[in-house]
Amino acid sequence: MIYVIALGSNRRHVRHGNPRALIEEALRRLPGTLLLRSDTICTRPLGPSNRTYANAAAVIKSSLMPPALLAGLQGIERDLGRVRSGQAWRARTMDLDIIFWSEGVWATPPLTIPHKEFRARAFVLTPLSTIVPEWRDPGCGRSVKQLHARLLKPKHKSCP
Ligand code: A4P
Ligand code: MG
Repeated sequence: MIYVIALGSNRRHVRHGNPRALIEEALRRLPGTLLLRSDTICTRPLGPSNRTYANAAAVIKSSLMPPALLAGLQGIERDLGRVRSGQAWRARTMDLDIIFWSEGVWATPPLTIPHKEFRARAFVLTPLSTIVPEWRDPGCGRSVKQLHARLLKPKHKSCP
């Protein structure tokens, strides 16, 4: 199976260093063969944390089914110093989200693929559009390139 993973970090780790270095470390640890990766970009935080994020995306080949892959990704988050406090969106050393997989939709709690929020997030769609621009969202049929263009399009108010 092929998976598309989004990576995000906005907190340094005492041993692994700054968010950019943490992204490199997470890419080395992804459970599968790394097929493609984006550059790492700096993004303004969405939500309550005020620290700048480093974000990137990757494509891997893995024989794991989605729940096993999620468990593997959460193990990497833990090993890279992620502390889960129950508080959503707090600063974190590593966040690994599954955006797509080659088999389409997965919707068995607690895991949803495609990731529920990715269509509204430039920090996911910008790196994705550099590595899988033609990948189609199985929900709406639009490509990553189209979703990215829609998100960046200035929103005009309609005239009264
Ligand atoms: N879960 C369900 N679907 C998925 C999926 N496709 N991939 C469940 C991964 N996990 C999925 O996520 C909470 C639960 O979602 C998981 O236990 C899993 O069962 P989490 O990673 O534990 O917690 P979280 O990251 O705090 O919540 P969430 O909703 O994933 O937050 P987001 O959506 O990842 O947002 N601003 C910038 N600029 N860049 C960022 O990367 N990230 C966030 C976090 C906020 N602001 C940001 C960024
Ligand atoms: Mg997450």
